[in-house]
Amino acid sequence: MITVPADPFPYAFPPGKVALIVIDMQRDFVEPGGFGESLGNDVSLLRAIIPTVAELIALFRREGWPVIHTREGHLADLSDCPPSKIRRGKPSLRIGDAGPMGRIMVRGEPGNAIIPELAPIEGEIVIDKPGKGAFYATSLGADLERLGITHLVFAGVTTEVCVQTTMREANDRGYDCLLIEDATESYFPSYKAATVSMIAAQGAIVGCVAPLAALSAAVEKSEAA
Ligand code: C5J
Repeated sequence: MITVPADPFPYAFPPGKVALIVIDMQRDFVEPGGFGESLGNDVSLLRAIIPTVAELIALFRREGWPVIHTREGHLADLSDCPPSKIRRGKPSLRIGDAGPMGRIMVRGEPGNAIIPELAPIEGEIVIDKPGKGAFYATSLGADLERLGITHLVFAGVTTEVCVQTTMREANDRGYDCLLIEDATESYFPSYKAATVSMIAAQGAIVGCVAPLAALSAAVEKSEAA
């Protein structure tokens, strides 16, 4: 086992059974000129975590542990998008409308792609998800089962929406979860802070939380032993 100092207690994981899930590091959420910015959000907050997420991905790739990427998006005919989801948001810019980087939240459009800095490499699983949670209406559960994964490490955006939803789904399915706190971000710093603390609250009710440095040091220590 590798043990990472974490909040609220150390997070121990078996190296052969851990995977990284990078949530929705997509152009429309993270890049200037995308959908997120068009809604008035400050994307520089999200862009600040790119180097940390890249370092985390590099660590998993170096160790040969699976890296799984997710993208929130819908089929071109929006048949997988509930009307209630379309109705929400800014009335002038809805899911499926033409946005600054193609149709908003539609698979295959430029804005739906993962940012080039964190692009998946050959062999890595990419989950296209119609919901906030990555388990809902996707192959993620079956993929993790096939890979024999029991422990999940999380990064990505936004902390309080898709990251938290997916962590809760994973927690309910019996996965032991760790959130890398400096590899996740929100457009709203107070929402991130609240989410990070509620995840670890009540004895890790959703999972443990640690910075990337703690995970990296624990992995290095296990290699030196
Ligand atoms: C949102 C996400 N916020 N990836 N998506 O709609 O958190």
